[in-house]
Amino acid sequence: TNKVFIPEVFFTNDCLTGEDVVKSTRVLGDLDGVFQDKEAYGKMNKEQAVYHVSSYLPVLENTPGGLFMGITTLYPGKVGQEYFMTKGHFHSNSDRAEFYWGVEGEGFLILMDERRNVWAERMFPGSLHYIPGKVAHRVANTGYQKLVFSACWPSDAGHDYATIADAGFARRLVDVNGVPTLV
Ligand code: S6P
Ligand code: ZN
Repeated sequence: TNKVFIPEVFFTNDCLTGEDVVKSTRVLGDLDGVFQDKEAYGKMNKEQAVYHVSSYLPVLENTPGGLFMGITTLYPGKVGQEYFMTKGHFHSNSDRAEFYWGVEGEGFLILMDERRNVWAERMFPGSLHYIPGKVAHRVANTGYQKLVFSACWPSDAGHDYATIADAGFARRLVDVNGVPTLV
């Protein structure tokens, strides 16, 4: 049996050979415009890794009825007072839902509906988060160690990054006297 190791998961089924695992890294330079404090961002090393994603894509993108799985490792850090976070996105097929679950470390899942209402759920090892359709999602690492979480989403969900790139989230998770606070 093939055993393929991607960060914290062993695939032991013969169907899951790992050949369909796509790995990507986001460095600070890929996150231009994401953080509020431009001055702090400007002084930081743009080669610094913020997160890695290993995605397991057993069917072609856009296939109806399939599922994708991914593991994200988000490093600890801040840009000014704002925690390192993922870009965040809506799904292109906007009603597609997703599960996230915490594997290692601490942070928050930040959610925003189409009316721009924002709320957050604490992530920790074993936490489970259902992200309904039409809800944008991003994750912030509020701890001092890496935050690892997994995701499972429909293979025809797609990613709409443009809406967030244009308008952002209506609230940001920042360190206010050591307390993660949505502002
Ligand atoms: C995919 C899923 C995750 C994210 C990953 C990075 O639908 O939500 O695998 O892709 O956490 O976040 P982002 O917002 O940069 O894609
Ligand atoms: Zn998603």
